[in-house]
Amino acid sequence: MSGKPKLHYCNARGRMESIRWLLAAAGVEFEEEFIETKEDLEKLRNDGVLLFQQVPMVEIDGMKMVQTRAILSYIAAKYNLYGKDLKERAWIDMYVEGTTDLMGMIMYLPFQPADTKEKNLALIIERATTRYFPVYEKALKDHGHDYLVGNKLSWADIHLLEAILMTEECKPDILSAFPLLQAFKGRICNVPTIKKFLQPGSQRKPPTDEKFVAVVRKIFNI
Ligand code: IBG
Repeated sequence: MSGKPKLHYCNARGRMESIRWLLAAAGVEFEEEFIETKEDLEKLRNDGVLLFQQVPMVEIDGMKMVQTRAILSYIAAKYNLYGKDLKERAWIDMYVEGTTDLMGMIMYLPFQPADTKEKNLALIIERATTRYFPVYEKALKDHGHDYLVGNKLSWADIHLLEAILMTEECKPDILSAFPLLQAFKGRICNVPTIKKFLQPGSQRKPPTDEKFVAVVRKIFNI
């Protein structure tokens, strides 16, 4: 058995994408086993490897981890991306939960009916620009550092960059009123491991399209 973490999920972003981002940013190579049919998911369930019968599931360090947040926290702590003390960790958690809420809105967008999609897209843009981005812009302004927490790259920065790129897919000029976030984006995109993950051919997944929504609906009955 190789020492690489093995990720079990669909060949899509969904709830696994932030895990891919964090591993890639930490410079950790990983393998992926894609769930392509309902039967693939049933097999994992019948094998008894899904604690709550759900994915994402990540095989790492002899564990079969489930629950996205638990997996992410483990990786962040293991690879020194989770602050130097409890207070830094608390800030990282707050920032990460904020970006998770924003990304959650975007993640469910392709699954919504056409008539509510437009309204929700407008809500995402409003929330990004009036609730979430101002917080990160102010944090960077107030402490004047390159990174959100502790003057050092953390899970909070990696998660925020993922959220920024996702919101830019909704509205390309969404950062126009946020100069420090624009500079932040440029800096974090240039972290060598992240730069590599952003290159074509990496394990980063494309935006969820209609074809994929149909596959996911079938596998997960949603
Ligand atoms: N709290 C869990 C976590 O955070 O990991 C929730 C996991 C979860 O809901 N997993 C879904 C699942 O296994 C797949 S993600 N469902 C089967 C079941 O029986 O609950 C599905 C999803 C995609 C894209 I793909 C967007 C939103 C959801």
